[in-house]
Amino acid sequence: MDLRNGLRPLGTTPDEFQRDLLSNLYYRRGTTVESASAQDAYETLALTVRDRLAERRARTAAAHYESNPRWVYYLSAEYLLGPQLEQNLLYSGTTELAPAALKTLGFSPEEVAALDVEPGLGNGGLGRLAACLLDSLATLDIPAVGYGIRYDLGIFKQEFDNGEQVERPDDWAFQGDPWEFPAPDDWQMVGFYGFLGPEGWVPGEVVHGEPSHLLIPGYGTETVNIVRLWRARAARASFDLRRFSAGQYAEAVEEAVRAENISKVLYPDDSTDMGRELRLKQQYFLVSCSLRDIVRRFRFRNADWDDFPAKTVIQLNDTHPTLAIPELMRLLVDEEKLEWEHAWSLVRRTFAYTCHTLLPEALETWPVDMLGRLLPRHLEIIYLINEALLAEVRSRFPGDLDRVRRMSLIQEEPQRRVRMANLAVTGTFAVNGVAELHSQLLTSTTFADFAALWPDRFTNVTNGVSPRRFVRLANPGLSTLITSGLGSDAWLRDLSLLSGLAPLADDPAFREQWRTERRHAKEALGLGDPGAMLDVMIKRFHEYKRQQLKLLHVITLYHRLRDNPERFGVPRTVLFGGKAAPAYYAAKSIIRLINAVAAAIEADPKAYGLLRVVFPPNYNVTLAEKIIPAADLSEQISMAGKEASGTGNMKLALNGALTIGTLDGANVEIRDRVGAGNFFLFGLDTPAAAALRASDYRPRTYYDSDDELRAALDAILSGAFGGVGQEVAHSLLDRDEYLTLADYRSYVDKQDEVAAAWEDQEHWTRMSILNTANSGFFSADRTVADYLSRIWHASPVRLS
Ligand code: Z15
Repeated sequence: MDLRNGLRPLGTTPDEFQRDLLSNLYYRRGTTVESASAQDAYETLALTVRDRLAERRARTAAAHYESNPRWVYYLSAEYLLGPQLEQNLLYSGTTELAPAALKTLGFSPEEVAALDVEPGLGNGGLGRLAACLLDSLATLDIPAVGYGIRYDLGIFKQEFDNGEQVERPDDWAFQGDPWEFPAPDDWQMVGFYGFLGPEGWVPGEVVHGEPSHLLIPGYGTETVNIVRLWRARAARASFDLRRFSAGQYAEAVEEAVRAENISKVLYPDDSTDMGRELRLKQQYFLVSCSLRDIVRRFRFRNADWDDFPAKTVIQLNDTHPTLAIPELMRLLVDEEKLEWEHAWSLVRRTFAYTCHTLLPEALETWPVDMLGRLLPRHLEIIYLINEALLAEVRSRFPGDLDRVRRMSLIQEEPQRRVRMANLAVTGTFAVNGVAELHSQLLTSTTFADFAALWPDRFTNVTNGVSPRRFVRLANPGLSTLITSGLGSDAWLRDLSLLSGLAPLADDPAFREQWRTERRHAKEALGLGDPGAMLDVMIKRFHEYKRQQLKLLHVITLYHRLRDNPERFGVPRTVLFGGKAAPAYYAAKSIIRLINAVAAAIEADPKAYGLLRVVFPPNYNVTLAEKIIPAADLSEQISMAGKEASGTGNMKLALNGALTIGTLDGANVEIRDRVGAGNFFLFGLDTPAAAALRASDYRPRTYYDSDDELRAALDAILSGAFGGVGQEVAHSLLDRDEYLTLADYRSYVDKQDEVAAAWEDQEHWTRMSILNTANSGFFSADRTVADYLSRIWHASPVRLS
């Protein structure tokens, strides 16, 4: 193995690793063994590990340059990468070397790992999916770059004050980020505002985008890709010395502050549009910097624009980066002087779009006024694209004015707004949903008109998760058992091999080992009685996900243990985890009520040893990796037709939790694979739910006719839980938009079946093993393989 420029590869022996660690401590950290703090030890270890990946990165870049391949570019406003240290130790083969080397500095691995702060640059599923796809792209040796924003403040830290969610800033890089490589030379300039003059757009404000990157190593291969994150800086030395000297300190730095605000904070609002100009500015900032970077990279090895689509596919992760479509048109037409039709044909062959929602309110739109003020040329381009689109619609469907109105990129009423999803569908060659059911619903509802016009554009790519992070790293004990059961660890790169565990479900000795590993994971989580069923609901708080349904079940169990012990069932610990958007008051009320119910149950000696509700604050990737291996029951109970896919459902099933769920999102596919007998199905399906919603739905009829449901709601209304949460009960009784009361009885009865199944631990373990054995499909490696064959058509480039 030889590196360019005569550099020798870094050593792989314990001595070499330790020597490099000391060298980094002295020369890069600038300190000594005697005075090293834990933070010094952490950062030095990070550098030592990073160096080993950087070496592979250099060789990857050289191989990519050599082969001038087709590139996959992933544009996403969010990445939830999770903690980096353990993953990078594993992927660089240094997991065993680190503890001994750290010892010479006088620190334990645990102490040092605790300092590894996860970059929380995302909200939930969409951001974590982006991270899993990058992991799989590198593992499959696909030349790829992820583009995003380097927010100073990531997703807020959640604390509870008297049971209420309070948000604290997540200053994740306060101590610096040892994993990050700044690349200041590759800065880009981004314009905003201004006017359209005779020479074209004259921006009124210009900011710099400064990139840095994190390494994205593949597992079991040499490839190391990158994710490139942009940070906004003032365009030039914008410090006003005259004002400063006059004592106007704030005014002196005003311009710089305004520029840098663009990458200040991740919007913590999952799935609904904040409607804020700064968010639109963020979106354009990401898009503009990234496209110029993509063009710069294209030009290394290519000269002819006609080759651009063959060398480039740009995947839009939801509509947040959709301005990339008019931005590339602007670059090609205004700057590169291509003809409009020529440019449009290149654009249309370059972009693809993933939709992640079914909620109408989550489809982004921007006020025409705001967009036109911030980006006047882009609005003009959007109008031109719209003209051509509507001409095509009129010629295909003559006289169908309503269809024209529906498909227009511009919504007219009640306010003129640009429909970003329509623009994304119009400017791309492929549009995908994220689970079979979701993709079907997209073409039959959300995008039905577009599917009628361009049926071939629509496809499905079911989500997946990284087996490295969510099985191997999260659950080392079970991973070792899986490897011994299968006789090899090849499953980590080919998760379909898990099917080889199926015969072992009938082996009592293996079942015993399986239970032992799962018990260890529960003990490590440390939430009390490891014999109790751990029933988990971990996800963002949203009414459609129905944490309130789970809570009604908890209250019902509590009532039973007081009044009706023979119906209680089995000891359970119910665990909730998740954040609510700070301005989503209904979701925050549910959080507060859960904490109040938890406190009431905790204070009641009758519940001791039978029922416990725990709600650890600040659910994030770090916490997910601890909870998932310990979970027995996975709650996937959204109203059917609302959850696009879900990915927590996959992580839990892969680790041997059984699912109780509706026929929603990827639950459908999980059930198909693990088998109906190993999945607890309940509730209305999508057509039944839609029909009930469309009819004269009256939640009170369920309240009137079901004693246990009435008792649960009455308890809330009567103030039994510290007088908290009445508004939750009122909202359910008066409106119940997500049919919680309609599904309550089916859910509670199914939970009784769950409890009965739990009593037969041999049978439960069998089902658990079969869940893992049959969930190999849900690897993000398979997801990337599907994107490759259906959309991206890119080939691996392996390092020799
Ligand atoms: C988000 O996390 C998801 C959808 C959105 O529209 C936004 Cl803005 C954020 C989630 C879906 O709710 C979830 O069902 C899906 O599994 C995930 O994206 C990844 O596709």
